[in-house]
Order: sequence, then C-alpha cells, then structure tokens
Amino acid sequence: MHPIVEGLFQGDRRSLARAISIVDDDEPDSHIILRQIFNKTGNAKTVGFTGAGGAGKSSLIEKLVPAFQDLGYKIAIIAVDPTSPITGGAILGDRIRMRTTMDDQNVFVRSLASRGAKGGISRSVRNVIRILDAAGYGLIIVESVGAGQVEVQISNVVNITAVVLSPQTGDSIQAIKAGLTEVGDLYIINKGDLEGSTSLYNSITDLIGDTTRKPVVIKASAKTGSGIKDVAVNIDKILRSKGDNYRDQEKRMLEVEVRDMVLNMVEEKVSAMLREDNRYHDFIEKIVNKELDPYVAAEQLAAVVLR
Ligand SMILES: Nc1nc2c(ncn2[C@@H]2O[C@H](COP(=O)(O)OP(=O)(O)OP(=O)(O)O)[C@@H](O)[C@H]2O)c(=O)[nH]1
Ligand SMILES: [Mg+2]
Repeated sequence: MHPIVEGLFQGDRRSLARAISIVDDDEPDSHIILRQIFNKTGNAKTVGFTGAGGAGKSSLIEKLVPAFQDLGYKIAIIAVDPTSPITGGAILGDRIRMRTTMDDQNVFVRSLASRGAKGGISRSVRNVIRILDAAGYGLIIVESVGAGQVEVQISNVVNITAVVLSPQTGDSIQAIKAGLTEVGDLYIINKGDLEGSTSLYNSITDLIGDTTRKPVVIKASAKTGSGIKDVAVNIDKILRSKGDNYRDQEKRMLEVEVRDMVLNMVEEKVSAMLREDNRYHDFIEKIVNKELDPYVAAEQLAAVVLR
C-alpha cells in the first residue's frame, strides 16, 4: 500500500493533505492513490454552498460546523477559490481565518484553486471528496463562489446544493440570471439581521416555492446565529430522506465521469496520432492551397484514425 494511503487510513492529517495535493495537481501517484482508496469510499455525504461573493457562505459554514457536529457529523470543508484576481487577496485572508478557527474544532479545511487539475474543477473536487470520504469524513462541505459556470459544475458533484443569497449582494433577479434558482435544494437568505432580508425571503419564496422540487427557503444570520440550527437540521433531513436516490445520482455522476475520462484518453491518443501522421500535415497544406476543403479532410482523417 502507498505510504500516504496508509497514513490517511490511520487518521494522519499530513498524509491526508498530501494526498489531496497529489490528486488536485494530477501528480504521477494520483491514480495509484485513487485506486487504493476507492473501495473505502461511498459513505460521505456532500453539500455544496454556492452564491455570490460576499453573500456569507464562509461565515455560515463556520457557524454551521458545531450544529452539524451536534448531529454527529465529522466534517471536512473544501473551499473552491474563485479565479478572479481582484478579490483574491481578501478571499485568501478569509480562508486563513477560517482555517485557524476550524483547526481547533477537528474540522479539516482545504482550499482548491479552480484553475485546478486537468479535466476541470469538478473532476478535481470529486477526487478530493473521495480522499476525504476514505479518510472517514462523513460530511463534506464544498464552498464555491457563484461565478458563472463553476457553481453549476459543483452542484453536479455534490449530493445537495445550498444557495446562499443576501440582501447586500444581490436580488432575486440576479439569482435567476445566474441560474441559481435551478440548482438549489435549499435556499438560505443570509444576513437576516439586515434590512431587505425579509423582502428577499418573500420574493425567493414566491419565485421557487411553487416549483415541483419545492426547495426549502430559510432566513438566517451568520452574524446573530438566528436560523443556523434550522439550516443544519434541514440539510440533515434532506440528506437522510434521499436514501436510494443517491445510488441513482452516483450512477449518473459516474457515467459522466467515466465518459469524460475515456474522451480525454481518446483525445490524447488521437492528437498524438495526428501529429505523427504525414497525411495530416499534407492535408493542411492542401487546404491552405484550396486543393481540399476542411470537411473532406477531417472526414478522411477521422476514418484513418478510427480504423
Ligand atoms: N450583517 C451581516 N454580515 C454578515 C453575515 N454573514 C456574513 N457577513 C459579512 O459579510 C461579509 C462576507 O462574508 P463571507 O462569509 O466572507 O462571504 P462569502 O460568501 O464566503 O464570500 P466569498 O468567499 O468571497 O465568496 C463579511 O464581512 C461577513 O462578516 C450576516 O449574517 N449578517
Ligand atoms: Mg467565502
């Protein structure tokens, strides 16, 4: 067994941190580690927290930790950094603050840069979840900023998604535009201590309360602590109620994952074949000289490599 895997099974945090780095960076040992831990995975539940920058995701998660611990969960947190260099500094400070408070509480916190490994952030997050799962963490929280596509990707790799909204960082119209009304199993109207939170709560309830999924909408405040326990209890309830659905969900995720892996492998192989094939370079030359059109060339080359 790989020494890092051995350490990880024994609860060594440094081995765990190292395993995550190896997988996130797609280092050579990555596949060995993932293979050796694979049959120890499948027990963890995962919750994504998404929403605009500054909505209060980190603050909420921090407050939710003891509430989840009361419900018996061992917790790990993955924070997916936004790529925006403008807010980078502030967010890093936030992460460090979060990590120090969490370390005292037996919570494992880890940031991943969304530039991420080859194959994109969702693949990286999925593999990091596996590592944490194998290391015995029962509840894995993934924080990702709602920056365009990222939150939609993240919601595809977690069991349930909590969308965090706040009266300061946006209204319901923006939430619709960002596609956030589609992804949530639970909506948290944070900063309930601030003006505007009640009207935001009402408009979000109107907006999504009638959909067939009937997601839960909760008003909370990471600042005062109001509604926090309610959020934890509801997340726990949703996680428990899903039961057999997780198997189907896992199957769908695996279909996409394996297909992507195969496509990656095939793409690499085909690219190499083309590079080394003289016909490819001849065809390009002919296309440039208008002796051949790109469609015929592509079809003929595809036929050659697929043979
Ligand atoms: N008044 C009030 N302020 C809050 C509340 N929750 C968070 N904040 C403040 O809002 C700001 C942003 O909070 P964060 O928890 O860092 O927000 P975030 O969603 O994690 O932000 P990013 O990670 O940058 O996307 C901080 O200054 C918090 O102190 C709340 O319930 N009430
Ligand atoms: Mg944050």
